[in-house]
Amino acid sequence: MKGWMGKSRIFFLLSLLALLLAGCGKENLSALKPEGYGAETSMDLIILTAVIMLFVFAVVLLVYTIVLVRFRKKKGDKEFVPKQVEGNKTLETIWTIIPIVLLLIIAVPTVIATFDLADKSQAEEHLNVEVTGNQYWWHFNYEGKKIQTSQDLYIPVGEKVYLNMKSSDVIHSFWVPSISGKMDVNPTNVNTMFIKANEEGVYYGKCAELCGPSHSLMDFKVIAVSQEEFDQWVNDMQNVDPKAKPGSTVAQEGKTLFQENNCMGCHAIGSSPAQVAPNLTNFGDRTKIAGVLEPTKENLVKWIMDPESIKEGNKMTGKYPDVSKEEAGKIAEYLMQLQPSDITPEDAKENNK
Ligand code: HEC
Ligand SMILES: [Cu+2]
Repeated sequence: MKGWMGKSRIFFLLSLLALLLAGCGKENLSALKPEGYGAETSMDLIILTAVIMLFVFAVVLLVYTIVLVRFRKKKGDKEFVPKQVEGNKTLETIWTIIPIVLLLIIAVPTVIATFDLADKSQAEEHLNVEVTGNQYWWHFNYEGKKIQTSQDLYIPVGEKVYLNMKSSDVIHSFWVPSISGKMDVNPTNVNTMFIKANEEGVYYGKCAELCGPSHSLMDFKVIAVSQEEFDQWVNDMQNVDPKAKPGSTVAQEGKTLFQENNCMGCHAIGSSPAQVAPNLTNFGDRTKIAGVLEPTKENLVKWIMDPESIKEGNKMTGKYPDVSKEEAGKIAEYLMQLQPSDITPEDAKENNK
């Protein structure tokens, strides 16, 4: 009875775990649902390796079962030690060669894929984006285009985009599971990789290297839009006038408060190359606030008043005077109307399956 209870408890725990893990698979955040070049290449290798491993497993299990059934001591058999054999050259050769062949079948495509994914020879013909990882946000500088932005990386669909990545502080890792593999983002050197999305969509990105208390909140998005939409986005971003007057009076007051409360000391609006804090040029179009919060005014006020309660150890906390809820509301009003382009994540989402 006790044994049965133990088993059912394990079964219960496993089913609970299965349920929990089932919740982990977010839309567009799975390496097992590849939507881009690197992820597809990885998936092919995963399948190849898994098939070979399953084959080995099946063969071993088969031999094991045969031996177990065929050679076990039967009722009435006498106790005896079987004849001891060793040094069968043919057998030894066979079971040395088979694993070598299997490993070669895995190794050759893996090495080819590794070189293919690391190939930078076409970088100059394609869009290059300088990516900077920071505790706990991402900065994107579109090389030669005078566009600086953060958190949301817009790319043209079906095109290779080369990412030249470095870190401003500790080691991070850039990972958009459904599009591409991971790449370390180091403070000491630039690592380059390319990404290519097969279909328009908003893809979730994660920092994949423990980098501090808010590491798990270092989220970003890759937004793949059509080439025409991308061109328009580039054009709109290039024509932003940081001095433009906001439409409403509340937003205008917000702008003044934004300047008076030291926010401008860190945050740039426009193509200024400053990178100490997220560039807010198109903040009103962000998919998330600070990478993690739904983009509502309420959440933004909460962030401005107490970022520490949302992202522990972030580099904004305590670096500006306290603002009242009313002031934060006005600043939020200002920031949320920073929408320089008609091309937004919605354009990509519409095309999501
Ligand atoms: C010391 C520099 C600094 C100052 C001053 C500062 N911030 Fe920040 N801010 C940051 C950093 C760094 C982040 C990124 C935090 C993170 O995600 O870890 C950030 C994030 C944000 C974000 C989210 C951006 C995004 O792309 O999602 C908003 C909005 C914001 N700050 C508004 C403000 C406002 C308003 C003020 C002034 C009241 C201000 N900040 C003052 C450094 C600063
Ligand atoms: Cu990180």
